[in-house]
Amino acid sequence: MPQETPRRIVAELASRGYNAEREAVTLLAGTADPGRALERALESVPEDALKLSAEHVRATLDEASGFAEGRAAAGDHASASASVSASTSTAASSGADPSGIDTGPASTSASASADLDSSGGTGAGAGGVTEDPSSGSPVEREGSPAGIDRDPSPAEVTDDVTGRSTGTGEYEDFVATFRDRYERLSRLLAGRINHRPTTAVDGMPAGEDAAIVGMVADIRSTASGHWLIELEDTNGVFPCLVMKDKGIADLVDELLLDEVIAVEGSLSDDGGLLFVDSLHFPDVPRTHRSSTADRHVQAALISDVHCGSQEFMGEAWSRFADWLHTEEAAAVEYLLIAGDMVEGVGVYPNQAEELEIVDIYEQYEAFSEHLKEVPGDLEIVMIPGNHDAVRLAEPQPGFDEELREIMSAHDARITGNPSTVTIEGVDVLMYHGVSLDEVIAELPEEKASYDHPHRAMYQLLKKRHVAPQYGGHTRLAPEERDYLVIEDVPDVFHTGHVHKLGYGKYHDVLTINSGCWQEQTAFQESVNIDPDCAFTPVVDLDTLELTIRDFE
Ligand code: D5M
Ligand code: FE
Ligand code: ZN
Repeated sequence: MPQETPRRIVAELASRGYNAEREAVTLLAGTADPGRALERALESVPEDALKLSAEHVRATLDEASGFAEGRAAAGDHASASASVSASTSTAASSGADPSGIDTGPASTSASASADLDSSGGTGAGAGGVTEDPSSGSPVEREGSPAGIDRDPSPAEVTDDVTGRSTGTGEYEDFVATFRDRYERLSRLLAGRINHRPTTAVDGMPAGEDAAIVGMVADIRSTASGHWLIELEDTNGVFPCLVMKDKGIADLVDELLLDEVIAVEGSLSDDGGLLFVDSLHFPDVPRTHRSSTADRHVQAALISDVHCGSQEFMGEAWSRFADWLHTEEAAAVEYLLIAGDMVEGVGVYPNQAEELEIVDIYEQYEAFSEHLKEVPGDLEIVMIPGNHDAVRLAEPQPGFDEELREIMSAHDARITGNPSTVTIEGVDVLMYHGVSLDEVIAELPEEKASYDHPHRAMYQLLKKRHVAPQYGGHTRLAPEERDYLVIEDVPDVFHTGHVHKLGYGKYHDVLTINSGCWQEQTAFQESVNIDPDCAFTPVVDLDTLELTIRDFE
């Protein structure tokens, strides 16, 4: 119904607070996929714009048309580059052309990715990763400011809920969140298979080949050891059977409830069941090549500072801050902090017994003092975590005015959890990581574990969602948009939360879980969590190589 389209575009824009020029609507309505075109236009619209202009839409359509063949491959990349501003590097906007990327074996070959896969603070780095244990030694303060002149560009933020939350907590809003999740993830899968809505599959003749894209509504093992997966789309639910002797039965182990997958197979004799032959995740295309900066500049990635806890490692923090003042750290222009700035209050039972500072605002004041130790010309980006004083349900908005005021000395960029932050043309997806506990609990040891937290992150990239399963540990807030969908493939994926260091490359995406600045707590001891403390992964933004520094 083509006449419907412009009206729907106008309604969609209005619901997101935008007016539009008539010609902008006509341009969007004339594309093959108006929904996608609209998303693309909105992703890059200037933050203060109230009206979507035809000129802007034209620019985003032009940008996208260079990658027309196959959304599943280069298309992801194209939309990532659409959000990059003019101030960032040319490597980022080269999209499908990997010219800006290190052509050395470290970041291109598959075997190097495997080498890179590592965790913990020990063992020699390989495949683009170097470790420098010597840097942990205390650094003299005097020699510090020695002519270091940093000039970071401001970090650009996309997909941040801050200031845009629509959630009223109503049930209907959850329906909207899940619909948005389904629509955006099914678009990623649609190009790869020839699927039909579940209602259409229902009416198909027995034995016919069929395919479905759906959200995992239920997973059960049958009496004979096969797997019954209920897949739900916007029309209904359809039962799909994975036989235990199929190679893909292994993939069932990786499934989480509420994630969106595609299956292909053939219908049973009565047409009421799909026998699954193949199963697909939205995934990161293997052809994906990450963007890099066009100058030598580095970012330090940390998380889980836990200021206010008796176990906060103030001395190690000072060694880190002092190091940032040295010539060796001259290229470090960005500091990204992925949540849990403070220990918080009332986060876990009996937590109060281990608090050094019991007032949450005083904890932020202490954190702010520690932040003042790092060089004033660093560009700092912070997202909240589950110990911070913002709503617990994800997506979490960035810190409110009162907390920003307390932490204002550094003029940090404060954004929501999760957010994509573009620095020097490199898209960094920052997410605190509460869902990692869930992925690790649900999946087999070899696919995700506390000792290899980055493997749990690979699963999130594969599912293209930072917190797929609803109703467990991870609390979700109902929003009209599912901010937790990983629509555009990031160049770097940064999480924390599990207090373990782990890193590796997944289809060219540099994946890092930073450790923490809090020594083992009594609770962690009781459940055998052995935290990786006071390490700092430092990323070369021009090559995406990684150096791990130890300040313990
Ligand atoms: O989380 C640090 C890690 O420890 C993370 O993997 C959760 C786990 N943790 C810590 N305390 C608890 C309690 N009380 N219950 C369950 N899991 C816990 P952080 O967010 O820093 O506390
Ligand atoms: Fe933490
Ligand atoms: Zn946490």
